Amino acid sequence: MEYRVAGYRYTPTATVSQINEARGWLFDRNQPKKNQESIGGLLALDGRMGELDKVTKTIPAGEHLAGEDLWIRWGPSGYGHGITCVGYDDQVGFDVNGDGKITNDIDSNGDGKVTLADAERGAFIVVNSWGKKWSNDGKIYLLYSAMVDPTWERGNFLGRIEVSRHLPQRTLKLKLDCNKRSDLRVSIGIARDKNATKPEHEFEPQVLNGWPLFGNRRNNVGEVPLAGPGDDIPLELGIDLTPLLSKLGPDAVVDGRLFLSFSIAEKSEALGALHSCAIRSYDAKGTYVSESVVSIPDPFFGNTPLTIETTLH
Ligand SMILES: [Ca+2]
Ligand SMILES: [Ca+2]
Repeated sequence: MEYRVAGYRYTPTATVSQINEARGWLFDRNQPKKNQESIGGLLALDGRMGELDKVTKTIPAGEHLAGEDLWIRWGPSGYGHGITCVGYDDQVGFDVNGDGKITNDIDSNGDGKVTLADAERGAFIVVNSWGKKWSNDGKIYLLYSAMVDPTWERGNFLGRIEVSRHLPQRTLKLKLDCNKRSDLRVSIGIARDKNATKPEHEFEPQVLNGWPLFGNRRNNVGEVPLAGPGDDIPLELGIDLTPLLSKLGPDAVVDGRLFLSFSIAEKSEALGALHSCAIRSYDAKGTYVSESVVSIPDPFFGNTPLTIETTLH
């Protein structure tokens, strides 16, 4: 739990300088570090994958990476599909306009101006999730100029997440199942006083509450078991309690009362069970120190919720 998503953004890649920014992100996330190995980032692409045979070219003999496949633009039909940009190669090229040369500095598409759309050399390295047999070892090259393909504007943006380091102090370890994860409802509450009868602050982890962020809860996570379609094994998962505890003030982390509630949505007939529950503690450097097992009176929940109260110590 030391690393978490701090933000997500889409950026257009319509100009040479925007391509350069994306190259820098892939290389070292535009954060060069002297005398240290650079750690590059990844970029997400929304590609159109229909009739790809019309836009997939094989790099000819005599050229850099001859025999590899590359896309010169997006597929002319089909729907969006998530693929990942893992790197780039500025030497990869293809004579898109068939004038016998591979160029970046002339008006190769004949629209009267020289822009990124004219670039015949320089490509992103893209990987797909369709297995190693797809293309060459699951990867393909995508000309930078495809990023301005006007026939598939969703493919003109690159998405990225930014990750920040975070040191948890307390976490909750759960082993949980539910036969309809869209209807699962879990809330976690805390109070400063270890004899409190109700929480002062509560938190409903989105992933255990139908993931309401993007609208209809059922559509977001599916009416399937917690572990996925046809998979009724319990999931072991961790929830960072540190942000919730910090609401009680800086000194409150050592004491207090924890309230857990496992239930289902109204009118649902879903069933679930909590197989194990523990509170884990970490020191100021984020190193694991100890685990305190929380006893579960009756593991099952459904129309009758399962509630647990315990002291934090
Ligand atoms: Ca050419
Ligand atoms: Ca042009």
